[in-house]
Amino acid sequence: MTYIHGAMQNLFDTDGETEALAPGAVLQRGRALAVAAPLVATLERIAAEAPFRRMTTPGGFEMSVAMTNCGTVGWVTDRAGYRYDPCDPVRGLPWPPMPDVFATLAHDAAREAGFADFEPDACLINCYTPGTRLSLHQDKDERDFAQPVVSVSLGLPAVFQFGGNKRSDRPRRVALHHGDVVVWGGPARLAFHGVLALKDGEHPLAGRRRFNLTLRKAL
Ligand code: MD3
Ligand code: FE
Repeated sequence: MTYIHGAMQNLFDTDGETEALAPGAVLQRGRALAVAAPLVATLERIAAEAPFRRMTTPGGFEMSVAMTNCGTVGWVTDRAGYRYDPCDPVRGLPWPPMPDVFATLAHDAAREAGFADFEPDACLINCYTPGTRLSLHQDKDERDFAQPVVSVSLGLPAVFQFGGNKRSDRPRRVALHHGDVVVWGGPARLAFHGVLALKDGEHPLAGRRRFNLTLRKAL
């Protein structure tokens, strides 16, 4: 452990369930398992209202991952650029509200990783089907990089890759499984990261899909 956010870090480092992936990146294996069924049911309800859609990058490419959002603002991309928008452009309506089960999990996981008082106002929900991938990128559309991002993996497993703060830093690979939570803060907050093409499989709660929640404080 080379980067210490607070007293909790040391405590959770020794419990065998928490692993420092990199300075500032804390993997909490199985942290969301106790609420996985309500998380999946809730995200399905959100997607029934604000459907998953494949967005277009500013360069004109259709993303492989299908996305939707909940919260005060949602992350969107189109020919005009990347941004957080209070309005779902597909429906011309606000995004569904942030459910308590999302906000509470993110708040508690962030606290355990050393980030007090994390109150997410945006949750990007990614849906992967077999073959779906997410190329290396940074998350930098949020206002305050002192705020962490909390990611929650649900459904089929994926190989996640993350590097340093430069695209040229060679990425490391780590498998993320159903129920895993990662808190990305401090020096890891602007790390390049992505997801390799999803392998086919069947998951009891998610079928042939992987979901990823990323909870953010965008504003
Ligand atoms: C590192 N999602 O939505 S989660 C994304 O599995 C995104 O769907 C991936 O990258 C997914 O932007 C990866 C892990 C993750 C999420 C956010 C990060 C890693 C991060 C923000 C900063 C640094
Ligand atoms: Fe990302």
